[in-house]
Amino acid sequence: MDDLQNTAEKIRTMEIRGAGRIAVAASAALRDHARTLSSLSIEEFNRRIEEAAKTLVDTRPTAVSLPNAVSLTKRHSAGNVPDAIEEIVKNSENFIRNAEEALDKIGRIGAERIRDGDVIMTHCNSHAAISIIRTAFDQGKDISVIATESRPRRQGLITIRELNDYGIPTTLIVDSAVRLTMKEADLVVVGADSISINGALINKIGTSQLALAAREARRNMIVAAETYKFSPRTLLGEMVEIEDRASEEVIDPGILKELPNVKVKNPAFDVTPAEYIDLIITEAGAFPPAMAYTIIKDYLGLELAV
Ligand code: RUB
Repeated sequence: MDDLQNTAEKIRTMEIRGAGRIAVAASAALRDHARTLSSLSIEEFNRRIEEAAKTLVDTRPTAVSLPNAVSLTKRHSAGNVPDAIEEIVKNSENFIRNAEEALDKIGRIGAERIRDGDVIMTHCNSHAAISIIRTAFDQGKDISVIATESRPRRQGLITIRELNDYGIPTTLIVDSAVRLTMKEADLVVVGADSISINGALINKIGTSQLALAAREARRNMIVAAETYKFSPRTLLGEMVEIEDRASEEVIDPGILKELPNVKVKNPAFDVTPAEYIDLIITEAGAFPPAMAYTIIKDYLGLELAV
């Protein structure tokens, strides 16, 4: 298996996971792949880059960070292969540097919203959300976190380990304890796989129940999202596809075999409507969800939609 196929496989099997990390890994894989194609004609080079881009994008359907990263990396205007490789390498270096800087900026901007003494509920494992929590903690704020387990893949266990290592007091809850526990939280901070043109958030399954419970308890629902998590394609009316994953993640296949009348549904993400979101923290500032169009237009470029 070559390096590109290897990265694609790691994304497909979720060894590399989380919208930000998928995007960075795909951009790096495309950059390295481009370097291996130096002996080709420009036509063949372009064809192989398109093929590689498709291999990466087809690994997981929901996080728009993946096609955005691949599109921003692969575009070049060169008429020969060495120049095309140089452009692609530069694109990738820019993308990866910006992605890293974005996480720091989101941390700083988001931490402004966290007060001393706050209890923050989070879901799944989001580097952008954790950047906010960690920055607030580093500023000396006395905060603690309630982290959901995030069935079925239990990414919450990654979150509690990371928070523990930073020394942040953390309580783990099962997903079904979200509503009961919301009254103990002061606000919710989650990440994003995609944000659509109408400001809806697509994130790990169960995010929308945090949003519902937060609304009911009058707690703020804050989304931490780099601008490359906004979906230009939704501008053309395209819906964000919700990934359906294997039943094995939910129930032992042996048990399922004994239950001929039972099937399993395992959607990996859900949609939280814009009305349930108070603020989206990006590296460019804090925006209400109604500003999604402007973010796509000003920070991503409308040409990514086509
Ligand atoms: C991960 C998930 C995360 C977002 C944001 O889903 O839903 O909340 O991707 O993460 P999965 P980040 O584990 O299925 O990839 O802020 O790290 O990009």
